Amino acid sequence: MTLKLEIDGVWQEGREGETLLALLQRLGMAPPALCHDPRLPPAPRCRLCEVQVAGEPHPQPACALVVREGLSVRTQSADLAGYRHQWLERLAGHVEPAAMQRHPERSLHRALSAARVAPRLEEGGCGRSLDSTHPLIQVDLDQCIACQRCVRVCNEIQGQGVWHQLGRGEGIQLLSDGATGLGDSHCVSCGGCVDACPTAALTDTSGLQPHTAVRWTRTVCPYCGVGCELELGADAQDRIVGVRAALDGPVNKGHLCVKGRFGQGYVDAPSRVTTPMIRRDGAWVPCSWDEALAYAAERLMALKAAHGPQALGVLGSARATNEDNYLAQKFARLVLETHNVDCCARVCHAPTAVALKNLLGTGAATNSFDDIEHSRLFLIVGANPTENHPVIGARLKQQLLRGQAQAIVIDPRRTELAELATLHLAPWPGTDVPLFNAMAQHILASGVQDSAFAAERLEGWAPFVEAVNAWTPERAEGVCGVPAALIRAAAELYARTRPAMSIHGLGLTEQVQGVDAVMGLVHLALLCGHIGQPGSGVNPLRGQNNVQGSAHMGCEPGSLPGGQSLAQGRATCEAVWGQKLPEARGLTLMEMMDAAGQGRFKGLLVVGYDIAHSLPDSERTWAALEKLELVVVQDLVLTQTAARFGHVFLPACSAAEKSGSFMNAERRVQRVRPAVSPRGEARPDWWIQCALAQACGHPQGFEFEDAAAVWDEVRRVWPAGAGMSNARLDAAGLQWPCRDEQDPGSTLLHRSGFSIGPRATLRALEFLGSPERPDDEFPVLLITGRNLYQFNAGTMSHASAVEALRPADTLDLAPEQAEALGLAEGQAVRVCSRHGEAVLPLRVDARVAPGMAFATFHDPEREVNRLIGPWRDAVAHTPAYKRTAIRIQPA
Ligand SMILES: Nc1nc2c(c(=O)[nH]1)N[C@H]1C(S)=C(S)[C@@H](COP(=O)(O)OP(=O)(O)OC[C@H]3O[C@@H](n4cnc5c(=O)[nH]c(N)nc54)[C@H](O)[C@@H]3O)O[C@H]1N2
Ligand SMILES: Nc1nc2c(c(=O)[nH]1)N[C@H]1C(S)=C(S)[C@@H](COP(=O)(O)OP(=O)(O)OC[C@H]3O[C@@H](n4cnc5c(=O)[nH]c(N)nc54)[C@H](O)[C@@H]3O)O[C@H]1N2
Ligand code: SF4
Ligand code: SF4
Ligand SMILES: [Mo]
Repeated sequence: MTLKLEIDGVWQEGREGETLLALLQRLGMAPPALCHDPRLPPAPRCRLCEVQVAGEPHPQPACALVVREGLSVRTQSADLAGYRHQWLERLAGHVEPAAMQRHPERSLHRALSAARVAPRLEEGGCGRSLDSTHPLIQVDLDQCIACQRCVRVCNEIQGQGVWHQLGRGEGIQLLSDGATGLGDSHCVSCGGCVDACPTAALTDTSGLQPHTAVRWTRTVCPYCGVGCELELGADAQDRIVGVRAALDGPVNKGHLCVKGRFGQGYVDAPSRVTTPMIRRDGAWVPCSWDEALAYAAERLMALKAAHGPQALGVLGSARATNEDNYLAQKFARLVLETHNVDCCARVCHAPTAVALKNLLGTGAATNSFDDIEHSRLFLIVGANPTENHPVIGARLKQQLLRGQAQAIVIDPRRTELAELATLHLAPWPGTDVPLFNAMAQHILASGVQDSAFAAERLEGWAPFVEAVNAWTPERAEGVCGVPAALIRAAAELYARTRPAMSIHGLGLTEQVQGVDAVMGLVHLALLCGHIGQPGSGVNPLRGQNNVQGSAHMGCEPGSLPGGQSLAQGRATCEAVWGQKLPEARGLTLMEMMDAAGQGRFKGLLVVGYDIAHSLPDSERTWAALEKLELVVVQDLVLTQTAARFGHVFLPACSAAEKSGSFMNAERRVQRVRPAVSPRGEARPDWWIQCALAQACGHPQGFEFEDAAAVWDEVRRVWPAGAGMSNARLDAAGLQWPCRDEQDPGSTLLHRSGFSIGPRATLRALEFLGSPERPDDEFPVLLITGRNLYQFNAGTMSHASAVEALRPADTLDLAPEQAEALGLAEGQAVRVCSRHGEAVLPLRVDARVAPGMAFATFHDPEREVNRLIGPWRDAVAHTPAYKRTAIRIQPA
């Protein structure tokens, strides 16, 4: 709805509900506004944006004035100009001339320049409050004008509460909550406060120089599956010099986490390799694209001729675009003629996809991130969102801090959200199946299920009831270590609160019984009717930026693009691709490794995935990779896989250098756009797959002009994605299913009935204990996972400014356990399992329970995966990274 109002004597059109400041900004005639933050409700302090409103005795701040029909305002007058000038003169006392030159883009600095008011703070201020304790953020409180934007952003968006304010009026002072400064405060380095600061009080020392940007490009963060939209600024030399959050990003709404904000330096890091290379006599030799492609193609075709298609395989990249992955699987199926194609979803959320597909019909999140603000209860299981999906973590945290929702956290560790939760259940790792059975048992026994939903939409009762009845909370307590009363309380709270959504992660899936554990969680949602409504559902937090997409584009042996089974999608794919698909069943990544170890598997094309580093049971992985006759690696850097086992290296463009799309955890396809040109000889993965297919003598089906043409073909083979045209995606992301161009997309699945049919069938789940049993020799259970500052194999986060914040993997132990072992913080400890050993610095962490330990796996030098055994989920083949019996001793 639009409405008419008079501004400085001219009629203008405003939008219902917008503030006058927003309208003036749109019209390019806004007065300076220093305290206003578009992400937060107005709280006028600086009053620089005041205007005169007809009929009002005093000037009104435009940031807090909502436009209305017939409003008449003056933004310019002698009085207003004089008032603003005086204010700016006063504020100029807080601005250092050199800082104004270094940060001309800050809103106070722009206002001073526009008003020709000279900055007056003496060089170096009075030296009172310069705080350089944080590696990436400098604090100079002499330049603070007490606008409070940092305080509010940190409290109301991030939820960290780092900034405190002392005094009042002119004497106001800000302090971070650190003992010595921001560096040891509760800051999680999201950069939100720096972004909001209108002066040079908070500045970015990571090397970004946003004012030198000559163009800004909107794209998607290349790290995690949250899918934050951001703008990358590039300077005249084509370097990335600025990062800012997209204010209307559908998930992040103007926010970013530390990796999105400070982690883009990997694009031009020294580790980047941008020339094709062939290994000759043990050494990497740079070569032309033609040579590298011809060599790789000749070797692949020779292996195919000698050993047959089943001896070859392809790994797609959960970091590359949908278009890249679509062509990676097409290369496997049409050129190599095998379904041996997989991706990193295998080691991650494959159990989630299988469980959701089997029970409900669609292997993806049922709801959307915007449901967070509609939900009254979050059941958070085996996920640590404030570190691993931080922008979602912040949204969850805000709801808890505001008392809008409660949480139940099920995690062996006392995570940040567990601290804020109403209930925290800390099971032994790998025991969620009996825990969920016991919760289901209690829900039915106490009659708190949603009987109407159950009667209408569920079947398979008899075997299910029998199986759960075998698990009283008391029996589960014996296995899980969670008190029976707590199990009962959690079951009742989840059943009784609506809407309630579950959010889960790898704590459930990376187990010997990952599929069953996710099914157990889905059962709880079904029993309580928490499916098909806003604010409810089962919502896996997917891992990498495009892991949802790479699997969904068909980088899985058993599925074709669109997550269609081979049976479902075969006819369409064969028609569009003009070629018969192979008949033989494809191998999963883990089966490919087994076959390689046995000498049955000979050649692997690895697109953006560092398996040598990240697969479990490293010694066995390395032995298998060693046996391969050909390893072609397509990546940004010489990964461990390439450096140790590669024969050909094909340099790929990073997300910042190419077009295409990513798919986030809520089924949203979002446009990726190039912010800078390809580095060196690097090429987009889709281009490399086409060139390699041609070099293999198979140009048919690999002749594409650009990524958009690839996407158009994806839509032809994927009926539920057909409505997501390039033009629509360019305007805004869309969530599938989206069947035609009129379809607005789907924020919510299984509203009435399920994609599998009108009724879901409950399953009886038997508990299968892990072979990783603690004993006298290996008494502690190790959980591996990640931390906020580093990302997976570290090729990107270690190669950016984020590295400075937390460099190494650590072994985290409870204080009492460290003390009992006589170990001190920082000390090097030797960790031994039944499979291997690793040396790590000790970190004392009260979040870890005695009897357990936690380690991250980011550092290639630590090789934490040597510790992990060969165990995996029987159906999804996902490795059991989350439970390993270990012994700890001083190194
Ligand atoms: N900063 C950062 N963010 C990331 C990544 C990163 O490397 N760094 N990686 C991305 C990727 S690839 C992924 S897949 C996601 C993973 O994101 P998450 O799923 O959040 O990852 P993890 O830290 O591996 O494990 C989550 C939690 O499971 C708990 N857990 C362990 N065992 C059990 C168990 O038996 N039962 C239960 N209930 N809980 C258990 C652990 O204590 C841990 O807190 O993060 C993504 N985001
Ligand atoms: N012990 C232990 N091990 C684990 C886990 C655990 O919890 N514990 N978690 C597992 C999980 S969930 C995951 S997802 C894996 C992750 O393990 P990896 O997939 O090995 O880790 P990433 O760092 O995501 O690496 C992906 C690669 O993609 C490259 N890359 C980035 N963008 C592009 C691009 O556009 N094109 C190409 N061609 N390459 C690109 C990067 O340089 C990097 O080498 O680790 C698993 N390993
Ligand atoms: S960087 Fe983020 S967490 Fe740190 S003080 Fe600023 S707003 Fe708070
Ligand atoms: S939450 Fe994920 S997508 Fe968003 S900025 Fe952080 S790493 Fe990037
Ligand atoms: Mo992952």
